[in-house]
Amino acid sequence: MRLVVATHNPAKAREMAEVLRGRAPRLEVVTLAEYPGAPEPEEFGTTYEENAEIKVRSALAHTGEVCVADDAGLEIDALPGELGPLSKRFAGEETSFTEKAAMILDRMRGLPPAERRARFVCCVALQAPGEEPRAFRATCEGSIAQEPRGTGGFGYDPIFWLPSLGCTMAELTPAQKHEVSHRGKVLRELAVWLERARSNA
Ligand code: ITT
Repeated sequence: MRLVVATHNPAKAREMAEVLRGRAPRLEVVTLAEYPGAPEPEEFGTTYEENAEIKVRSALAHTGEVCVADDAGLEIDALPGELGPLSKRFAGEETSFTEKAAMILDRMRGLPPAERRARFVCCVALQAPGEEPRAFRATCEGSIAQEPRGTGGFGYDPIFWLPSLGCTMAELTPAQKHEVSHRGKVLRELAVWLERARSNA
């Protein structure tokens, strides 16, 4: 079966394709790069699920193939409602992630560890032609680091501290990130579901 990873973020596309190829080797995993002109839909939903569904419907309409789209965000307990599904728009889409991270760290300066709790949330929507989308969700708990560290991953990874590992998400190798991340977890769940659906077909 061919599965199109439907994201316009190349770092996210790499992560999604790596996890899916690792877990479901019989799947032919391709990205939107193979479908020139794929539109980038406006993410007007208010939840991760709604946005993932908007993205997967748009990709299926363009490709005609089974597609999977991902909507993710960072939730910070000390900044309620400011990021979450709006994480990309925090401080404006034109603002770099280095600047967004600096603004978050400034706002949280002096807060003790118990008040720095945060989590990444990832929702993926899977849709086959003629079917309705199906959503999966996973989270990765952590906290906001004191300073940015590491160069791996993307987005908010340099300020996302993993207490059990004693490092930020950006200090992990890609394989280590997949092991613990919101995206790794949810895509492994999706791969299991796909395998079951195939064997029941
Ligand atoms: P697509 O919508 O095309 O998939 P995007 O980058 O716009 O790409 P999202 O809307 O899901 O993806 O992104 C929400 C924000 O959360 C965005 O600013 C990301 O950089 C950030 N983000 C998502 N996953 C992340 C991760 O694993 N690590 C760090 N930041 C992440």
